[in-house]
Amino acid sequence: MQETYLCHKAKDLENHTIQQLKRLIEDADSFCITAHKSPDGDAVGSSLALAWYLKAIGKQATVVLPDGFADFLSFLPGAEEIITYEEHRERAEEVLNNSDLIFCLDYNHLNRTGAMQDVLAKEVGQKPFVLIDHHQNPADFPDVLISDTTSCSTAQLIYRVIDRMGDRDKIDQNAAKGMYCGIMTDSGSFRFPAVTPETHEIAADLIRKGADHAAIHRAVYDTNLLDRLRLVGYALSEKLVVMPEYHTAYISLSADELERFNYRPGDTEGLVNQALSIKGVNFAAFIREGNNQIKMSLRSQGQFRVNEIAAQYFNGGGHHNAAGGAVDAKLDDVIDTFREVVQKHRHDLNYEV
Ligand SMILES: [Mn+2]
Repeated sequence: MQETYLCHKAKDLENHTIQQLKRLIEDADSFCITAHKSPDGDAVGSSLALAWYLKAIGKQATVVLPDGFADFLSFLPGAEEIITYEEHRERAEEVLNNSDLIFCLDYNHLNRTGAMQDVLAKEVGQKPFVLIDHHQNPADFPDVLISDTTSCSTAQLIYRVIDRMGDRDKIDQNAAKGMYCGIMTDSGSFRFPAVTPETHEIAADLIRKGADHAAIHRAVYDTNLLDRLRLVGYALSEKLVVMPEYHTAYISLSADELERFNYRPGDTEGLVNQALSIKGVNFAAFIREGNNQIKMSLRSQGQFRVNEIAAQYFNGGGHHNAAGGAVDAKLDDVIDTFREVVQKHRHDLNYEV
């Protein structure tokens, strides 16, 4: 029964998939929209945008996320109504239980929802699941799978899906803000290679629909707290290690160091890109000590595939140039492993972009 759609070009969004999704939406009244843990601008923006669209066509929609999101995303309309599983477990389970259909946005496997995955897994087979995502190798549990690994963001896919359902005029200002935020944050402010002319066309339409691009940029990028700026300054001046012979740079932060700067989720976002921005660096990592795990963010420019590195060594995955992982180990051991991995792959890293 599963409809699989793996497209490589925008125009390939297949009609039968869209028609099936349309029927499923028509047949349901209440929707639960979920996204991955540590939700970023694309996860939160896509989820809220889809919720606003569903409300605009007369449906009920609730966004349930595994855990909290960075404060700079709280400007998004509807953000205050998001239920996090971490804080409101019972309420979250109730919504998942009572909804007619569950959306999975911006993730490819249920295990990307952390502690929420068991509750979600229980609902598989009980009600339809629709997965819309741009990460590689999506799981096969959804009833409708819309996966486009060439899309710069899930938010862009949400726009295209709504457009293909003939409902572009149902995208209101609130939905437009969510989509713009998702596209902007996941595309590095429209600079990553995955950005296409279509991305700009969609962004233009979202601005027309009332997404104030200047205000969204300001809300996301220009609302630093002093602690965060000092943490970034410390990380760059004291903790950035460059391995020039391997075209690699990395930053690591221990729990104590994070504590010193009153770390809050999202504070270290983008740090790995600073390391990658160094001239001659093709591969960058940010290694952070979390509650009981070491979190890895990996980035590359050019041919080096960080998703393979993440999968092979750090219990993770992601995209060609952007991936992540999480390891149960001591910070120093993970750093040692990372340095060994870099040395092992030195030939793969030796190129000019
Ligand atoms: Mn995304």
